[in-house]
Amino acid sequence: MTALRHDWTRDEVRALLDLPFADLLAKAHAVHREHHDPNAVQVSTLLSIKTGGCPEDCAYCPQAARYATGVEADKLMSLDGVLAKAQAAKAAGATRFCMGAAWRSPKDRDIPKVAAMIAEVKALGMETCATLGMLSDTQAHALKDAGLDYYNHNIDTAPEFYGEIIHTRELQDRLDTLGHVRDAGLKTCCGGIVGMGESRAERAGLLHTLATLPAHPDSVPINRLVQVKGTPLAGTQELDPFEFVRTIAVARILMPASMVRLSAGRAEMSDELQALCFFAGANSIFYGEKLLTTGNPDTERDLALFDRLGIHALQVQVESKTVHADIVEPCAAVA
Ligand code: SAM
Ligand code: DTB
Ligand code: SF4
Repeated sequence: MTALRHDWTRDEVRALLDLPFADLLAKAHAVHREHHDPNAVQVSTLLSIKTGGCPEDCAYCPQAARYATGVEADKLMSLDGVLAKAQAAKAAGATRFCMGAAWRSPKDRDIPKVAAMIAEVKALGMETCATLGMLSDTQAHALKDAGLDYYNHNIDTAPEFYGEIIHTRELQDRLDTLGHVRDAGLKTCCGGIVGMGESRAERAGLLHTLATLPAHPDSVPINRLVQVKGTPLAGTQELDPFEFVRTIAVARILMPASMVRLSAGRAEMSDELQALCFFAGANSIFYGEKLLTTGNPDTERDLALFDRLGIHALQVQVESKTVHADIVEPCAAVA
């Protein structure tokens, strides 16, 4: 079993990204097989529990109040509304439910409301995940006590490119929150976005930062920028799809035991590109017609793709209950 390393150098990461494509994929797939079932993919469904009106200026984000993207600012959803969405996600085969809020950080008065959502979703027998912005140590503990399993907080891009993308908070703020999340005993979900106009060297910087955190994130979402009209990044030159696959492959090699999530951007990807990403080591996806505010492949398309590739959805144990997520069997999409 390849040992986990936390001492990767930036040059080593760059050398992996520079490998001939076939060599890189062979290496990544070998690591993947050593640590994971290559035919199992974990499926999570996202819900935006508080949409739009965010004070931050992340240049990619349709929910930043300062950009005219057509996303209306909404209040925090009701507990019943969230539960209905979680039940539907479970019925469709998702095993984890991830609740996202367009906050810089939650107010202390928001925490009991989100904690109630977490507790009720957990009681359905689903894993829970939240992404609410920066957290204090106390807030992280309160969410853990409510039954939260994962907290998503992305570093988004390389340290040297960060200032091109976000001006309203520092990378160190993100790292501090990740520390609070780890200290509270939550599992970490931390990754980034590619296709924002960064160079290969800067993609190496993103991957190097992730792989040298005090602990590898349990889950590493690799997002391909979803270009939204009205955001500063709309109109950015599209990333070569093979560069995207390279990013997934290197994430797999650097963080062998982590789940690597093929995240935003799938709606614009061909089935063939997604299959390459799974081969390169991606083993989780967001499942359901919507990400937070933008589109995702519909469930029929994903079920058909899983069926064609012989992939099955990963099952999870939630407090001694097995959640059956075998969403491949009922698929009649392929005769
Ligand atoms: N406001 C919280 C935060 O920023 O941590 C939580 C929600 S935020 C929308 C979660 C993540 O979604 C961001 O860190 C970013 O990586 C990703 N994201 C947002 N807009 C995106 C886009 N247009 N394309 C790809 N990923 C995006
Ligand atoms: C992550 O890394 N990607 C997801 C999830 N974590 C929260 C969000 C993607 C958002 C894409 C743009 C939108 O739908 O608003
Ligand atoms: Fe706000 Fe998060 Fe969007 Fe940044 S990514 S503008 S913090 S919702």
